[in-house]
Amino acid sequence: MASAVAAQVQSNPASAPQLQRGIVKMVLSGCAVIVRGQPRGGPPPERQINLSNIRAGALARRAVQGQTDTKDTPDEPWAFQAREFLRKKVIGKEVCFTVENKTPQGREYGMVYLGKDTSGENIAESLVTEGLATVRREGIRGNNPEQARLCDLEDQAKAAKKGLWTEGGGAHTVRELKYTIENPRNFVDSLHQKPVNAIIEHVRDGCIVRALLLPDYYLVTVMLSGIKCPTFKRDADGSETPEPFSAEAKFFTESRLLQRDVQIILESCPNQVILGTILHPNGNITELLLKEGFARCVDWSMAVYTQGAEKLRAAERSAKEHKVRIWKDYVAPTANLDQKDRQFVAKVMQVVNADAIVVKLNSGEHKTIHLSSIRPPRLEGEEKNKDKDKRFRPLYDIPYMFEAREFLRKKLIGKKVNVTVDYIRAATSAMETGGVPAFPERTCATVTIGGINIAEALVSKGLATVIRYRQDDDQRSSHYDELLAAEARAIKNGKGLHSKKEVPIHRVADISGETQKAKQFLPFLQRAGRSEAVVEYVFSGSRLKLYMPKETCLITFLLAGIECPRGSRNMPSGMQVAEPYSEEATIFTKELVLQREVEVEVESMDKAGNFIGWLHIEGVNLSVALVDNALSKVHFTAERSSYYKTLLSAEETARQRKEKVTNLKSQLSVAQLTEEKERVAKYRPVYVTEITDGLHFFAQDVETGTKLESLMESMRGEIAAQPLVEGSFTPRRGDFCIAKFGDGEWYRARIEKVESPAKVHVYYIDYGNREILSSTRLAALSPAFSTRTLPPQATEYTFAFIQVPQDEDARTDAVDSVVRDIQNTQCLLNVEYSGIVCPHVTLQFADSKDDVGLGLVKEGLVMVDVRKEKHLQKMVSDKHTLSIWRVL
Ligand SMILES: *[C@@H]1O[C@H](CO)[C@@H](O)[C@H](O)[C@H]1NC(C)=O
Ligand SMILES: *[C@@H]1O[C@H](CO)[C@@H](O)[C@H](O)[C@H]1NC(C)=O
Ligand SMILES: *[C@@H]1O[C@H](CO)[C@@H](O)[C@H](O)[C@H]1NC(C)=O
Ligand SMILES: CC(=O)N[C@H]1CO[C@H](CO)[C@@H](O)[C@@H]1O
Repeated sequence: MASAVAAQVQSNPASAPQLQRGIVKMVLSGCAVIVRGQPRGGPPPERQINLSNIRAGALARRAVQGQTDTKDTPDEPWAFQAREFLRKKVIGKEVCFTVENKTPQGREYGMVYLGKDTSGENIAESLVTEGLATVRREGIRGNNPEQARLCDLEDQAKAAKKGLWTEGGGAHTVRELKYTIENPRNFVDSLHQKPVNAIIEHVRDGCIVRALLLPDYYLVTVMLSGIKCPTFKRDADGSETPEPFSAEAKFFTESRLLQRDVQIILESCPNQVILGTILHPNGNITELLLKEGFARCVDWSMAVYTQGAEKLRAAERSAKEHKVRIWKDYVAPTANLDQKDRQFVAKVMQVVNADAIVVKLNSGEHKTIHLSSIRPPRLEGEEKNKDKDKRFRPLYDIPYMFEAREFLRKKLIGKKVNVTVDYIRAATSAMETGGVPAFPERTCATVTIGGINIAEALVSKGLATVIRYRQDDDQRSSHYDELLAAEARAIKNGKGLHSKKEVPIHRVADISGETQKAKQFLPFLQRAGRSEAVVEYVFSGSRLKLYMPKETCLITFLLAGIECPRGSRNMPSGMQVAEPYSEEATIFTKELVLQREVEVEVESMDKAGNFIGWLHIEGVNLSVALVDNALSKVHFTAERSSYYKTLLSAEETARQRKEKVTNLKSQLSVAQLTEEKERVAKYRPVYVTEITDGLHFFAQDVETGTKLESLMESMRGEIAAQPLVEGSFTPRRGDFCIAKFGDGEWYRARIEKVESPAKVHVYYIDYGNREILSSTRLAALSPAFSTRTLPPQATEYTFAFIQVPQDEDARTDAVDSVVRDIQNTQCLLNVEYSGIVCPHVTLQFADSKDDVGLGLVKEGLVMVDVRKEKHLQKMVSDKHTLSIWRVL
């Protein structure tokens, strides 16, 4: 490094010493500094300069560890004061210096000035003036004016009895340095995390420093809480191997903190190492190191960070996202998911065990989501053998499993939640896990409802524990620290699994299929009238398993009054095929009642011990609802019940609706057919007449353009022949008319709204533009030129495969660009798919055949809209959004 310095800050062998510049990295003593250059893609070169002609006291030095013949040496009097005087003046500042002399050992002597040139403060002179350094008179030559000045200044300091020249020898200026602390843990605890003033004396690596605590002069080694930087690994032979970016990380910390006045919060002291956070007015180094990719978060020490672990995790996340430095090869666990698959809102349909939920996506699809980083209650040690017992039911028999499931069920069932996928755990095969049951692939996510992280809530109630990971494993919750903190609270407060109390026991009687028991129970349920129940399982549209919390029993329950299509069943006679709509009926019932709290009225039971009755959920009678949705028929036995009339009228509405639906379906299937077919590219020429603020546009077919022209011509001819009587026209909403546009010509239009005779809103049917004008500028449309003769020529379209920006400014930019490019221009148009308002199309410039929408995407004005339709999806590769257009 030293040679590199020479290259950067050349010393000149010629007689007049050359002026050189640098930044003071460190003050070694009252008469020596280390100066560095500017970093250029790595830590910069540095060199030590001892001040010529003066001498300041030596600072205390610690005995070499392990060598008995060396002893601690204390400060020389005024040495620390000299160092401090110099430190405060020059640390981190730009200085210039001359090298006047170089000893054979390579030690360089020179003059140092603050600032860019020798007009700045001469540091040696300042020290001598303050009596903090003496002049080496032995080396002084009388003819050198600078040296003579030093001697004068020293004489003045002597006369004024400054510093070294005060009477009494200055023993009070010698620090009582403490290199070791008897009981560091007590010491740290005694500070109660109050910030302590300190000077950073040495930087070992990016996150380990040696600090001088003030005012008591404890020298302590502090490791930054929460993080770890790449370091210098010491090998067996004593040499050091730097990990990648270790030197850069060290320089990052050094250039900001070395010999700076800081405050330190000493946060913890596990096994001799003191963990702390350094506060500097310019920010906190822990966060900065993470953000710059010089450090990674460390779980165990993150736990003691007092300034908000979430900030640190966020800083690390940002570095990972931008692949800075140590993260240059980082690949996020969800890197291959689309944004919409990474974060979405979905409805909770079912709670599975105590760590997973089934949600219904916008597409209607159901998906199982595991809660990231948590472990549901489970059997430990000897208890594990219990599950070999046939009667073992995990939900009730694993301690706290039921509580956990109920907590999730009550909070989530039927509700919309926010899902943020954290990682996908790959499937494990039984072979890899050595016989342990294999898991299929799992989507693990942080699920929030109303801003509450449900996993955190579960853990804080002691109803789940947090999974521990290897340090470098980022297949974990994006809110991992909060989970750990929640667990620590739960342990401290003895909640749930961490409670010392006896575990709650759920003795649940399973009466399903037990005819004898059911018989005994029947009168009891019949008398009870409406009873509370939770639907635990849906076998089919009309067959359910219920948990009765008051009676703590499980029953099988059949819906009364209806005949529900049967699913496929294994009968003695062979497999019985499912009746039509059985699947739909099951899904209907599941979506409505699974895991919901319901009320049941038990009326009777069948031979197999299944109870039969009515089920109500939020004012809905499930039997009626099934009939109403044409998923069940009314059964004759319903005649006796009080719901018979309701059932019959539901059946009648269903029948009427079905007729409509049948008609609609035949139309739909045609529409679907067109949706399903392969993309057809049949571009036809159009003339773009109008562009709306919402990025829709109106175009005329060029093919029929001549017809419009001749129509207009004869229409205007007629008007010219029989001038119109202005004001004779009464505008009515919805009527066609002709309107006199700004160019003084008449055009066909339709009246959209009449605010007043002076304010009539019209839409020009052949051009797509709109205007508000007075009725005096309107007249009747002669039948000869009506839309029967020629249909409205302007058709509204919008761009396929692009998202219209929500932001108004962004949208305006896109619209402006489109107006510039295609308004009043002939283009080529192909309809890609239908839309609610108008067809979605791709548009090409007539000459270059370049795609207009693609141009917008390339210019960054709009984003690509990925389509759900299979044949359109084929055109979209998630790697490269522009590929839609490559296919087109
Ligand atoms: C230069 O300064 C350093 C630090 O104060 C000191 O240890 C060393 O002895 C000085 N060198 C000479 C030759 O004075
Ligand atoms: C840590 O530094 C960041 C800026 O880097 C600042 O926003 C935050 O308040 C600091 N925290 C403390 C405790 O100083
Ligand atoms: C989902 O998150 C968004 C923003 O983070 C919030 O506005 C919305 O209310 C959340 N929805 C639910 C169901 O929690
Ligand atoms: C008594 C009762 O709850 N009746 C309800 C049965 O369900 C239908 C709709 O499915 C409701 O309209 C009734 O009020």
